[in-house]
Amino acid sequence: LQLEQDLWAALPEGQFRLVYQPVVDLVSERVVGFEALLRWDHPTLGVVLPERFLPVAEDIGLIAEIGAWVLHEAAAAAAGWQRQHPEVALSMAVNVSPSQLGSPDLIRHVREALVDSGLPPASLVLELTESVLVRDPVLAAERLRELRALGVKLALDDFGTGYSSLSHLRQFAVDILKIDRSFVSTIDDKEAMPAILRGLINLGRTLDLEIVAEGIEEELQRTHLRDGGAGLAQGYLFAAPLEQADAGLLLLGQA
Ligand code: G
Ligand code: G
Ligand code: MN
Ligand code: NA
Repeated sequence: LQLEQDLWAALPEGQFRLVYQPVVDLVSERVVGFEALLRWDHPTLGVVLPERFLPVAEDIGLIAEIGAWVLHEAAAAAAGWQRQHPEVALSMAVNVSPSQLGSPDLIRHVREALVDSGLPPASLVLELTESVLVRDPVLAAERLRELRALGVKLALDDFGTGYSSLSHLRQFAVDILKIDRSFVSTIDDKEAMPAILRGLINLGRTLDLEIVAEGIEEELQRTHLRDGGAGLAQGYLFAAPLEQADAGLLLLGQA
């Protein structure tokens, strides 16, 4: 209940911030984008993570407003980095929660974030989980069409962990598969790539989707995923989520 009370003050008091986890090209090893992750600097509790407060925000009807702030903040950061580094095509991924996708405000918030920041639509990635899609498949399909019409890219997050993943791929057109880190962590053998992980990567490639392997922590995982054709990756081996200034420095360092 206290968390609920405090959440109402968080936006007006400027207590939210975004951290940015680099997305790395497994072949060139260069940073080609970021995933924005929300943090709440609570005045007495310290840093509160999204898994704790986003469900509360959903309950009290604050999620659309917080989501709009995240979209604007992330798009502005990406547009700034893109202007400083015109030689690379940077992408910015933002997580979208189920009720956000359900709200008609989402389309307007995305459009406004793009216009206000000047970020090219194709540089913005919206990450959806499969649970978003099963809740109301008809509405979800319509929303996805509207979002694609804006020119943004869509990613299926935590891929492989939801149920009936394969029918979702047929039903909902997305551009990117983010393979859940629980599959990446099954890599434990120098010689062989685990069969299901190899299958997920091949599935994505067959469907002509971009693939992001999540949660890479070890060198062996990096080489297997690179050689298996995963394309892109995120994980502590490369970088944890970074403060905005540190993400900017990382880009400067590879210029
Ligand atoms: O770093 P990490 O603890 O941030 O992320 C935990 C979970 O919270 C992830 O599943 C991530 O998708 C989700 N998450 C992080 N930031 C946001 C956000 O801005 N909006 C939504 N809807 N989910 C987020
Ligand atoms: O559900 P989603 O994929 O949006 O969540 C991203 C979450 O994964 C964030 O909490 C982020 O901090 C975490 N994360 C990012 N890289 C790694 C990693 O290499 N290992 C682990 N265990 N978690 C990671
Ligand atoms: Mn995500
Ligand atoms: Na994920």
